[in-house]
Amino acid sequence: MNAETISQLYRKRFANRSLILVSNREPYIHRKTKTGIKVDTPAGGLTSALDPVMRAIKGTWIAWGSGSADKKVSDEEGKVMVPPDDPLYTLKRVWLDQKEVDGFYYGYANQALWPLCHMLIEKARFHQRHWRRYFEVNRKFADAVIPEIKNKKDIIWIQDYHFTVLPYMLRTRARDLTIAMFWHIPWPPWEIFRVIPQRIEILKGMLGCDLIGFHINRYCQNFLECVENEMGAEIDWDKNTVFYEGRDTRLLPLPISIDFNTFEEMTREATAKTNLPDIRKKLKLEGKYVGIGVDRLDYSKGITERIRAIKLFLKKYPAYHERFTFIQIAVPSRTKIQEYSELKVRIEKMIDEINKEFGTEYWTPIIYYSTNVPHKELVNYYRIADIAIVSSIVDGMNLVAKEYIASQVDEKGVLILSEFVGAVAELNKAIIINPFDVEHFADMIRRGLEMPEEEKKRRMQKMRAYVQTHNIFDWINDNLNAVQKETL
Ligand code: GDG
Repeated sequence: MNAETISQLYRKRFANRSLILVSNREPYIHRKTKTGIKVDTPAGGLTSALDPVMRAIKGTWIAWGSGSADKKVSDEEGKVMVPPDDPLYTLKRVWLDQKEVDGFYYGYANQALWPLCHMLIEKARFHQRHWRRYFEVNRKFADAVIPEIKNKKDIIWIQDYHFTVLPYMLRTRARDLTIAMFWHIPWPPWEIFRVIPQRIEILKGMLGCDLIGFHINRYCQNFLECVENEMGAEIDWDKNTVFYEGRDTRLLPLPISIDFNTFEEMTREATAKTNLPDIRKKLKLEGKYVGIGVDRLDYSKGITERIRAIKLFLKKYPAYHERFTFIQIAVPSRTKIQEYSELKVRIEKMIDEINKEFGTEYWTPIIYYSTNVPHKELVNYYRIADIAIVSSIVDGMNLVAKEYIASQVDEKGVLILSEFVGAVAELNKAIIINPFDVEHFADMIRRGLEMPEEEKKRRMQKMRAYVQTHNIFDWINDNLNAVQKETL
């Protein structure tokens, strides 16, 4: 599938039914700067994955208007056409005040649900005031969705853990709406989920959907187990379906992916402009092995575990001194939350220590960037990297792994992948590691660097063929097929 086929298919199958997508993060952020208004694309898997889908299908994307110049460029309804340089679909912004952002986004979504769903109970904070704001903001989004529904068959597609109570709110306003949801992070087992004081409201809210997509079947099963224990609803385990308040909610494993062809093209284009030896030269990487890590700076991504493994690797294998450099791109994220700002300091300290301990006048073992690097540049780093390390301690899917594969146009790179990411089932030709097993992890870095060329190529070709044929357009096609089936 590609953008063109999905666009045609949508028009054919869903004529007159618009797609209304709801997410917290917006795909384009307008920012005031000294030299005028700039547009940023945020670092994050959800927007990276869904922007190509919306470009193909068009429709309306409703999200929090978080940029300092967002209001200036939007009309009185909060609407603006995007992408800014090639307008294809409508972005409708919802305005939140600081109290709402603090309670809804930094509070309940990212200090309660995010850690809990990543099974890190001790990091989760449940404050009633955060929950109240979260609930109110969900209602605000419901108010923003309703006027966009022009046909009762329009498809409302809600994204992620920021909007657990929104589906039920919409359902009570109009019973026949088509409401689908995609859950981008893990769904924990019941023993963990039951810690949430508002668990009944959350499940009830989500059961307002016709369809809920998760990356893998285990998350679907975990959800069903929670519903069974908490709601007393009727469940069909074979069909992954819940029967609640006279309606069905179907769950589906739908592993998300990337726009493979665009990543591949971007890589070829970027390298045509900036030649690779020049990037290597600029970074003092000529003749060196290069490793890459790209993450939103988040404790779930296993960045500290990765740095520990690199340290041990350098200790155990001194032959790699001055011959191996690791580039870590870690874009700051949710920095208003103490846990995140502390993590940033810890990571920087660890990198600094390694660079002091092992570095020389000619060699910096870990090069660290903490700024947003646009995809058009990011692909240069992916391409020159002999190995990429994705070492999350828990991760719904992980798109960086798939992006690295798409950018490996020379089929030379090796992916080192945590066994705790959703993507592991699909990318089984990677070198699989347990980020907590630091010795094995360090040895696998060496194994990646020393893997015979032929084996590297064989593994990379298999993974490239897989991601190419299971790309973001195949994923949206599967979502739409399911929507069509559920809402005939
Ligand atoms: C959630 C789930 C799931 C990174 N640095 C920059 C940048 N990025 C982009 C990457 C990639 C995205 O951010 C990160 O995607 P992930 O999938 O790794 O992670 P989350 O943001 O945690 O996403 C995750 C995903 O949702 C989709 O369902 O896979 O499991 O946690 O696209 O390239 N992008 C830009 N500059 C950077 O510096 N522009």
